[in-house]
Amino acid sequence: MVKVTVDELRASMDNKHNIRNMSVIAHVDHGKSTLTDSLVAAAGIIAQDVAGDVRMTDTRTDEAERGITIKSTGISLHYEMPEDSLNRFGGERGGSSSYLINLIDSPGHVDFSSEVTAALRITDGALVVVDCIEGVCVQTETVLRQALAERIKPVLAVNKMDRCFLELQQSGEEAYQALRRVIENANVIMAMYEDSGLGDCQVSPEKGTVAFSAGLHGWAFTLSGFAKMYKAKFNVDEARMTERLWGEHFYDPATRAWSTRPTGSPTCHRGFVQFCYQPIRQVIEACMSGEDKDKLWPMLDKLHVALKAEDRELSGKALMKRVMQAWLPASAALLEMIVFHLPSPAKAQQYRVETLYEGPLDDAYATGIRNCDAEGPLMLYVSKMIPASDKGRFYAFGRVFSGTVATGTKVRIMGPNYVPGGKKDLYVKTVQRTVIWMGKRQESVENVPCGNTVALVGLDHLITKNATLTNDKAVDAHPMKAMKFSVSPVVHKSVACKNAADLPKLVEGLKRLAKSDPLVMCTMTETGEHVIAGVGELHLEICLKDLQQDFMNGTEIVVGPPVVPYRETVLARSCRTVMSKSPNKHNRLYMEAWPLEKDLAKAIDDEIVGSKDEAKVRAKVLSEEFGWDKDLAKKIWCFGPDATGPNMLVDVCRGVQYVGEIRDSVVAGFQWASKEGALAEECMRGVCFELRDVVLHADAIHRGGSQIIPTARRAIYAAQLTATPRLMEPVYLVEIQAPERATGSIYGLLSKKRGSVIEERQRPGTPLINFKAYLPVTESLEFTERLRAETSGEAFPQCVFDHWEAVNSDPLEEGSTAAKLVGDIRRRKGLKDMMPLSDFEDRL
Ligand SMILES: Nc1nc2c(ncn2[C@@H]2O[C@H](COP(=O)(O)OP(=O)(O)OP(=O)(O)O)[C@@H](O)[C@H]2O)c(=O)[nH]1
Ligand SMILES: [Mg+2]
Repeated sequence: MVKVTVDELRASMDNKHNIRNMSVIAHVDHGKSTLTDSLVAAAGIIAQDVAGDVRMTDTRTDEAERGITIKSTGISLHYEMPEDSLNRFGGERGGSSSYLINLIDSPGHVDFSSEVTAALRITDGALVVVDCIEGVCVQTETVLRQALAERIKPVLAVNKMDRCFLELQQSGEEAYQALRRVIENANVIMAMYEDSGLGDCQVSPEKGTVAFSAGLHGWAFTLSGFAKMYKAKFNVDEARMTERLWGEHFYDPATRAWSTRPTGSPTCHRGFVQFCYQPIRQVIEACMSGEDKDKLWPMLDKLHVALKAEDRELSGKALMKRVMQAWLPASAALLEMIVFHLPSPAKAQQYRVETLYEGPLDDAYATGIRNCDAEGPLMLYVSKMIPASDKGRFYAFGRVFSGTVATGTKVRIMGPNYVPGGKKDLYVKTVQRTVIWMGKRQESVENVPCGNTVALVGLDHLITKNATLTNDKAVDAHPMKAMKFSVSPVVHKSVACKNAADLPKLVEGLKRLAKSDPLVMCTMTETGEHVIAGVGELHLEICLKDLQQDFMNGTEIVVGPPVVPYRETVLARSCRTVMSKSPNKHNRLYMEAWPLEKDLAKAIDDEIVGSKDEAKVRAKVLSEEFGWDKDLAKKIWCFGPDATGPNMLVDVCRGVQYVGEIRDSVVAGFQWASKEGALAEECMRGVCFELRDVVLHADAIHRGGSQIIPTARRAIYAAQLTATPRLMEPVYLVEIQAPERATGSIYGLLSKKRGSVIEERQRPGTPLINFKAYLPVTESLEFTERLRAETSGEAFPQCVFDHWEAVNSDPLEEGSTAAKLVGDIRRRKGLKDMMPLSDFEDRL
């Protein structure tokens, strides 16, 4: 196949109907990178014979060594649609048969989920890859859910099909049933998260939205591919033939009759088995048998597969790979499916604009996005930063949603903390270079129009993780919506340098690390300790390695033991109204605390209820879904910590003068206290604080911030301590897939670690069992290692943060587990012993 020049690639970026931006997403190890390889091979970038072995998109050395994808990597492919496909294609076409496919290969390990989020944001479609034997797993569900929430259209590749033939030796009917279940399970998830704006997302082989593939061997097919081969034989059109190749259609060659039920005759088989599965099996067996190739050649002639002379000399797997590639090239089936069924940016941006843009949906920017207008105002979202080969520099990688970005464009950069109209997190800078990303290679181009992915040079000092870019004059533009991550950084480790003199290197290294990863959090505690927070142990391990080797040039660091964050909550309403006096004794605040309704904290996390909602809408949701009194709902002063967190402050004072004037100060005290609770200075969660009454000095001078802020904080602490306070710990949902014989070890280890199995399911048609369990994050450290050791590597857990759970003991009771935990946390943070209630509550 022809190699495409950069100029040609750039030219195709102008034809917005002929572009497909898509991510490859799946559970870990289901074969995304390998499958991507076979597509890249077809685009002429790598040689066909190494496809499946190099994993083009795994560009880092540790990715190659570990055989696992860590970062998502983009690659642009050129696809020339063949004549016969064009004839059948009724979809979008911009007057040319050339298509540009901007593909992003994403990691499947849950620890790197934020890379998937960043990839999904800048694509419109997803190729969901599922291992035909392992089926739909936790991470399949997570990535699908995320995709649908971003209004990303999915198509499915049921992958590793070679395993059906080589490993399991399944009969045709068994294989069909297993495949049908895989597709059904995927559809169940899609139905659960479907969104009206996106429309029907159910996939099916008959519709052409499911392909069957073996990425490792470079072959794949869709039913329409086979239908093409058989339509003449049965003298029916392709659509009719496709229908017969799936579902309840049976054929008996003896009678040459189709039926919708098996006739009972031994020669009667399901259409799929008869016409797709068996032929593949025969070819594979003929290749693998090694004896008589004489049987193979006539078969191949019949299928119109021509092999080169040197390929005819191959044998075994190598021969099979070459034959299958020649017969059913993966790229032909998959690229056709992608172009046929995934939307172009022109189409997708029409319905994605609502979920992408924060501003009014009728302004010039929203209109530019909706119309995917290259002449419109610039609207570009940077979803991640990619380290460049020259140390310390980064490319800003993202997508142009409206307008065109060029080398030399002066852009306005709105960071995640920018508020329209404000000045915070807002910069202006000139783009030094615009670059297109091609796996290991990058090519500079003059400009990139909307609907495409792009990498920008020269903005890395001003962008930390993500940003919205517009033209520098576009002062009225709103930013694009922030990405929502499906995982949280719940494992922390402290880092220090071995030689104190290296501290500046550490500080700079941490800054670079924070840039390079969409989710990692690098913070400094009050005691001056540097802390890195990641999603799990693997994520932290990779971050620490990057920090030391790449971002600090090998400077030695010392890493502390893993630390898990806690939350502070309450279980009941304060046993009395507490009161705190201001330092000058002239002001008194009266407070009570009570626990938010079940699931309300989560609803706030998920932005179903939040600070940005209109008060009326919020009151409606609170009253209808959480049983709140509507009047109370209107009295919410704020959420916290950080103005959006899962705690609230409400004002229920009646007829108090000046209360409005101290509002800002009480809110400030609440933000402070909800970030650092009274127990161990951990964030609070699920607590509502009621300001019940205030007594204020008549003179404004005596009720300023310096009087009210610390008093509000003390009153909040007193309210917390009188409301049955509890610590909460993070809990993972663990999914483990393992053979039956590992069951004993799994249960044993889980119970040792305070875990509990919540589901145990045999995977039909396989000897595997799927376990789902809850496991406290604290106990999970080294769980993966232990489990692997105890089951000889047969069980591989995937841990993803699920919820916060109250520690079941009273932290105020001396000697209790919770009290000990509080003591440990305080010591680690360098804090004094916990202060008693009397330090916060005053008497009249
Ligand atoms: N039998 C078989 N094995 C495959 C196939 N595709 C990939 N594999 C193997 O599965 C393993 C994982 O393949 P990858 O392509 O790295 O999987 P991935 O989904 O990219 O993995 P992550 O990016 O780490 O989530 C490798 O050992 C591959 O050789 C296939 O079609 N058939
Ligand atoms: Mg991969």
